[in-house]
Amino acid sequence: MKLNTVNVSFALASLAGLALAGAVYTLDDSIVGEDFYSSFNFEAIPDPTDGRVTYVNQSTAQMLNLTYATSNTFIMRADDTTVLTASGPGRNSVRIRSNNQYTQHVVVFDMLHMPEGCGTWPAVWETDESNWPDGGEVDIVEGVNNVEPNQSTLHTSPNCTMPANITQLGTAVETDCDTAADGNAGCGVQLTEDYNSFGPGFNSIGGGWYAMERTDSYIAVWFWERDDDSAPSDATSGAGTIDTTSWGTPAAYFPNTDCDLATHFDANNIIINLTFCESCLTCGDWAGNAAVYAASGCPSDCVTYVDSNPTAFTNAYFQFSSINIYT
Ligand SMILES: *[C@@H]1O[C@H](CO)[C@@H](O)[C@H](O)[C@H]1NC(C)=O
Ligand SMILES: *[C@@H]1O[C@H](CO)[C@@H](O)[C@H](O)[C@H]1NC(C)=O
Ligand SMILES: *[C@@H]1O[C@H](CO)[C@@H](O)[C@H](O)[C@H]1NC(C)=O
Ligand SMILES: *[C@@H]1O[C@H](CO)[C@@H](O)[C@H](O)[C@H]1NC(C)=O
Ligand SMILES: CC(=O)N[C@H]1CO[C@H](CO)[C@@H](O)[C@@H]1O
Ligand SMILES: CC(=O)N[C@H]1CO[C@H](CO)[C@@H](O)[C@@H]1O
Repeated sequence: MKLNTVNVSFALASLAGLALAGAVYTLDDSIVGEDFYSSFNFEAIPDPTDGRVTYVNQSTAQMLNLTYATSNTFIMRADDTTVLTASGPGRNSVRIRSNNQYTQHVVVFDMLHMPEGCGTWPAVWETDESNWPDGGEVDIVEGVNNVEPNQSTLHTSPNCTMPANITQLGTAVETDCDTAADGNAGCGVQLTEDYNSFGPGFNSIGGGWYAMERTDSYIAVWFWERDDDSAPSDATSGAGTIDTTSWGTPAAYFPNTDCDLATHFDANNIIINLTFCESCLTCGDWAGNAAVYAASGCPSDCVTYVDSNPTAFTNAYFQFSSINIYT
């Protein structure tokens, strides 16, 4: 659903890195239930990260009930019935990309459930696939093998780093956002303040809200649990107007002090994907990394497990109430 866009005024970020400025925004797109089919394109593409996955198109997804929509909910999942052969294609799953692109904006994801299970790698993120990495990448929710909490990360072209000293709830794990540095680890912040921000913990509380604000001065990510009384009501109610000034300290904060965000990020699409067992060990891939997989307490090896245990993926689904985008 496309709503009217009204002018917004951006407050200036004072002393980026030390203080979050915030601004008032107006609802632009509100995506609910069946709107997901008109607002997103199904990308039936080979997995760019070599996962044990087959991304299907929209008609196949609907035929197999891998996506399911009502007037107020959207479910997106992986196949949980088929035993795979080692030489055949990977597990059927879905990857969707928003038709609209966004520059300075706020996006609020009201999520009831996220995929969980050994070998799963769910991601909610933004990028410009036609201009990567020069157009930037913001990973809002990402993690593997149920390891929680996990992290929010920027991936960029060179000359973009994060200062050591940032006011945020999470814990910085890398500071160089350049995809060419540290095996494309990106500059990540683990959401260590809340072990219910990911995987089974998230699902056990009925999920919650992830929000991301992107300006030229900073990129910020917040997470609020479903029953968090301190969650800002404008974000959680899908209000027509929101004011990020009152949203409190973000879980992850990426200031422009040592990164010109205006030139490292262009218009990005929202992408939601669920893959399995990344096999590329030099490009920041996680779920299939043998050491990471084993350390998660998951059985067997990732590909064998994903191939032979379809019922392990019964809970490998996203469920969204809404995605609201404000500009
Ligand atoms: C969707 O994928 C199926 C299976 O690969 C294919 O037969 C069908 O033609 C595709 N539909 C469209 C609209 O591309
Ligand atoms: C499709 O999935 C939805 C949500 O899980 C479920 O309620 C519905 O019964 C499924 N439909 C079929 C035909 O299996
Ligand atoms: C952060 O950096 C500022 C200035 O560089 C300094 O004054 C302040 O003490 C630092 N804070 C922490 C918590 O390290
Ligand atoms: C790196 O970015 C800074 C701004 O953050 C800019 O002043 C500088 O010119 C850039 N250096 C290069 C080599 O592009
Ligand atoms: C297979 C696939 O598209 N994987 C992507 C899922 O999302 C992450 C972002 O967190 C990308 O890095 C992967 O390439
Ligand atoms: C806090 C936490 O458990 N973080 C994990 C996030 O995922 C990476 C990669 O799998 C792990 O190394 C971290 O331990």
